[in-house]
Amino acid sequence: MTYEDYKAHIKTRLTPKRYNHSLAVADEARRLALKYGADPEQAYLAGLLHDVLKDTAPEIQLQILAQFGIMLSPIEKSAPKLYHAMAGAAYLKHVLQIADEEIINAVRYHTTAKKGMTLLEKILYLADYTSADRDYNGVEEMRQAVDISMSRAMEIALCFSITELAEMCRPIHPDTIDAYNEIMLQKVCEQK
Ligand code: DGI
Ligand code: FE
Ligand code: FE
Repeated sequence: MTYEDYKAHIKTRLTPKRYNHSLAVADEARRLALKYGADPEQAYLAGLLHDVLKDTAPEIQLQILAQFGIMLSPIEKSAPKLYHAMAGAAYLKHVLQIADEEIINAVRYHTTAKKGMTLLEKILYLADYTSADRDYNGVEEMRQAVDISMSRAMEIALCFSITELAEMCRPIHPDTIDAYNEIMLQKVCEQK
């Protein structure tokens, strides 16, 4: 399938707003890949497809997860916003027949992040925060950070995400906590 085929496919599954977000994340992921020495084509495709199931009903996402034998932890079950990353990754692999496991994993972890992320995984995670369509409070700080240092941008994004979830008294996925602790431990080591 070509990019145009993938675009046509996601267009049928997404609201116009989410479709534009996907194009913007794809552009931003390609830009970051060129800047940080990753594969721009791979990053573009990961960005294009990362939210493919975001506008699909949670019950259908759960069906897709069950169909491909993916078990959810209690925290994962409790947070429907986490479904689209896991179900989306399974959908890319089994329905769209994407063979590139690096793309599948980037999509799988684009919402929670995790410890030991690859360059592509970080690029997609950050592109989702800094794409041209984003306009939350603090987006300018994130855009500046991502152009200076990938690890600094990851730090800000994870602090932001964890703080926001805690303020809303939402459960925080252990992968998110692991990603946060990994970065903070590195910082403590650097300070010594
Ligand atoms: O799909 P997008 O809106 O582009 O962005 P995303 O995939 O990063 O999803 C963001 C949403 O996911 C946001 O509402 C917060 C939620 N989220 C992210 N990490 C966690 C989480 N929700 C819970 N409960 N736990 C997490 O660790
Ligand atoms: Fe998402
Ligand atoms: Fe997104």
